[in-house]
Amino acid sequence: MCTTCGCQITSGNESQIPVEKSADGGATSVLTRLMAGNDLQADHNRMHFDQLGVLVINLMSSPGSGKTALLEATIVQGRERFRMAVIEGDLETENDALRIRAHGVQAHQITTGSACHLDAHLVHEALHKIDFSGIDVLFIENVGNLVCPASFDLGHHLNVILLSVAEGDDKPAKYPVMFRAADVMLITKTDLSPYLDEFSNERAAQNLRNLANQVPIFHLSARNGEGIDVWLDWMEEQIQLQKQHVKNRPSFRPVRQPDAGLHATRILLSPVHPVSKS
Ligand SMILES: Nc1nc2c(ncn2[C@@H]2O[C@H](COP(=O)(O)OP(=O)(O)OP(=O)(O)O)[C@@H](O)[C@H]2O)c(=O)[nH]1
Ligand SMILES: [Zn+2]
Ligand SMILES: [Zn+2]
Ligand SMILES: [Zn+2]
Repeated sequence: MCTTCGCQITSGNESQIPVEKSADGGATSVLTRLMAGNDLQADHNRMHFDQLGVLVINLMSSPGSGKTALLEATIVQGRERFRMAVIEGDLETENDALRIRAHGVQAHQITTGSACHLDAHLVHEALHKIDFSGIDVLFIENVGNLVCPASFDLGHHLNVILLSVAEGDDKPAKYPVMFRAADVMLITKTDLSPYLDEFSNERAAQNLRNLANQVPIFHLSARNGEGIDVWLDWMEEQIQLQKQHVKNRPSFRPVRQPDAGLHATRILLSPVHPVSKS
């Protein structure tokens, strides 16, 4: 995580930064306090989502790997199966929210200015602007960035990480914090595979497995629709699992890993991770 560049500070949490220096006078303890404040806000967000019975998915990837295109394909092909709303995160522009709204789906755009990730405070402001009646799933499209978004709990339930075939199959090895946090990895833009023969599905999978992450890997193209049905089946299953789960107990905070990445909550819930019974 970029603990020195100050990117943990967003317009959502800057009011928490003390004017006076912290006890040890150092930046580290200020940042530690910011992360603790973020975790508390994330718990509050998750309480809202659990009360609403809404599954919340954090979509993360590098810029341009197809997050918004995936959401558009999900709306077009999945609108009979579940109802969704979207929070979009970008440094600037309302473009992605406009693309989603063009399909008749609620979308709230967060513009972070200079911050290269979303945080729980920004998501809290956004969630109170959304009408959740009848909504099954909220997608949060994080800022395109393979580094620090993985360290911020937003109050979500699952992390979905996209890797487009144009980016190279080595990305899980180069950005382990992000890919270790994945609850599912989507290899996107498969319609381009014939032109990008240096991308190996096997190597991409092995690079993920080398991080001790055994989650499902789906291959899909938002352009020609290939594989979207498998993704929609998985989504529908996760929505049902979450609805059953919150009847019994609230969702858990993601586990913080030694490298400061978060392992998303579903490790406690899904049949693909039989770690503990719910
Ligand atoms: N060929 C092909 N192009 C795609 C596919 N999905 C997205 N694209 C293109 O890739 C570019 C980026 O797609 P976006 O959906 O905007 O990507 P994003 O991850 O939302 O980008 P940021 O929000 O900027 O991080 C656009 O020109 C899309 O048309 C796909 O499945 N196949
Ligand atoms: Zn986008
Ligand atoms: Zn950042
Ligand atoms: Zn609230």
